Amino acid sequence: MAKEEKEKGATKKSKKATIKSTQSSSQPRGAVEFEGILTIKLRRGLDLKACDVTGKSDPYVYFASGPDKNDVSNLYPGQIVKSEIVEQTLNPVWDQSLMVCVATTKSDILHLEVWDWDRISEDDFVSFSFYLIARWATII
Ligand SMILES: [Ca+2]
Repeated sequence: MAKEEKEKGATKKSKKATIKSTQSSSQPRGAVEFEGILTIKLRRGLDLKACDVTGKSDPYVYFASGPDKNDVSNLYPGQIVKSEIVEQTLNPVWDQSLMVCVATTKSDILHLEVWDWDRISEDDFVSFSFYLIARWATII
C-alpha cells in the first residue's frame, strides 16, 4: 500500500488512529538520544472486532514509543514498529518479538494500535491502548 493511501486511510477511519498517519507525515525535528530499546513480545489477541464481511479480520499491530499518549507526531522511524499480519482470525497468534527505541525510559508511553489489513480497500482501525514504559522497563 502506498504511503499516501495509508495516511489518507488513517485520517479517514478514526481520530484515534494516529500511529499510521505519523509514519508518512513530516520528518521529526532535531536530534534525539535514545536511552534504550524496548523489546516487545507480542503473543496473541483475543476476541478482536470483526471488520471483514467474512466475520473475521486480518489483524496487525503498530507500536510506538513517545512522550505523549495523545501525540505520536515527530517520532523517528525507530520509535515505530509494525507486527506481521495474521489473516482471517479474531484470535490472532503472532508470537513475534518487536523492538522500539525509547528516548526517555522514565516517562515515555508505549502506544499500541490494532488494525485490520484489507487487500482492496483501506485498512480498518480496530483498537488502541497505551502504557507507561517505566512500569515494565528493566534498566541494565
Ligand atoms: Ca481485512
